[in-house]
Amino acid sequence: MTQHHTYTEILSQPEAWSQAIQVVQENGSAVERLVRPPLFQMIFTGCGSTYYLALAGAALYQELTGQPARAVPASELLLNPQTVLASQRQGLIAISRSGSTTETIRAVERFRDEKRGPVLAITNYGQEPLARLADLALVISKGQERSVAQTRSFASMYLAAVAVAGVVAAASELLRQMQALPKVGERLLVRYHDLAREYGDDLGLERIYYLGSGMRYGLACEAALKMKEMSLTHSEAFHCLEFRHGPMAMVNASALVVGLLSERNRAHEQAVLTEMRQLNARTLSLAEQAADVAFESGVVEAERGVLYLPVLQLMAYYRALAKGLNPDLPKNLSAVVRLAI
Ligand code: F1P
Repeated sequence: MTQHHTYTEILSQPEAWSQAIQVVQENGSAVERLVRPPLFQMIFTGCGSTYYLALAGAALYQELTGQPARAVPASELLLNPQTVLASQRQGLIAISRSGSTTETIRAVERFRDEKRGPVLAITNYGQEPLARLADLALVISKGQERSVAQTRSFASMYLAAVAVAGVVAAASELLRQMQALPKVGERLLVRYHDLAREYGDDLGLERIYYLGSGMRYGLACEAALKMKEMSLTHSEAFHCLEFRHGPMAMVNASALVVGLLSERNRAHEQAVLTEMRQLNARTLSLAEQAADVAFESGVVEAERGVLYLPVLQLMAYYRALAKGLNPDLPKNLSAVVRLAI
């Protein structure tokens, strides 16, 4: 039963993580050169999963470098550029597993034609248009996938974005620490495999909410998208404390609330989960320590975000199986959206 590409890709991802860190290290000076002339802002862009990666990446970039960064879907950069672009020089980090999603390609072409600033690509396929269009392409080939929903690809490109932020912040100690992540990832995939299956198998749960703040919000969005794509389950992401401002009206015994908890704001975030349990929700917490899924990585908070992903990806995979669905081929979806625009 475990022959699906999705399953193999989730379990083999630590190898792609290692390659991502290595690729950024090898291109460290080129990355530095690219962003050295002052930039008003760094824009992160992508579509679907890679837009969520952009959200997480931009938040972390600003946190680590102190330079302004924002994320926009590539379609917005293309169709509503006046809401994104400034008269000053901006940088663009364009992220795409396939390297050929139409909106991302068109947005990058336009950014380049208008000479807005440097373009850095993060992708898994170096032969596709995105890598050719960029001033510098970071290609993580081991993140390539056969399934539609991104798992290993997302995690590998996310780690590359984290490492890029580390390079720009000149934080060599952070980059050194990241080397520990693949081993921790392997351990989590073993230690929490049964837990992921147990939650995935629970079809008494009808709705799933993913809470994450700061750089974790984009990761919460991605975890929710995995659940939607693979298992056709209603799932949504919120900033942790936002959940009290309306969405919690939906909470009852058939809701699962997943907390991607931080260290800095743990008490505030944990309180939301505790309250949701009092409203009969089931909860699942992920954090460095003392959580249902405890990373125990020893890696600093800013660098270890990738550790939230594997168990949540597995949970979506097992829920797809429990519902009799093929996780490799989500309904209505294809791996790449190509448009005639
Ligand atoms: C982006 C993407 C995927 C999504 C879907 C369509 O692709 O939105 O995240 O799962 O299958 O494409 P890419 O630009 O990262 O290749």
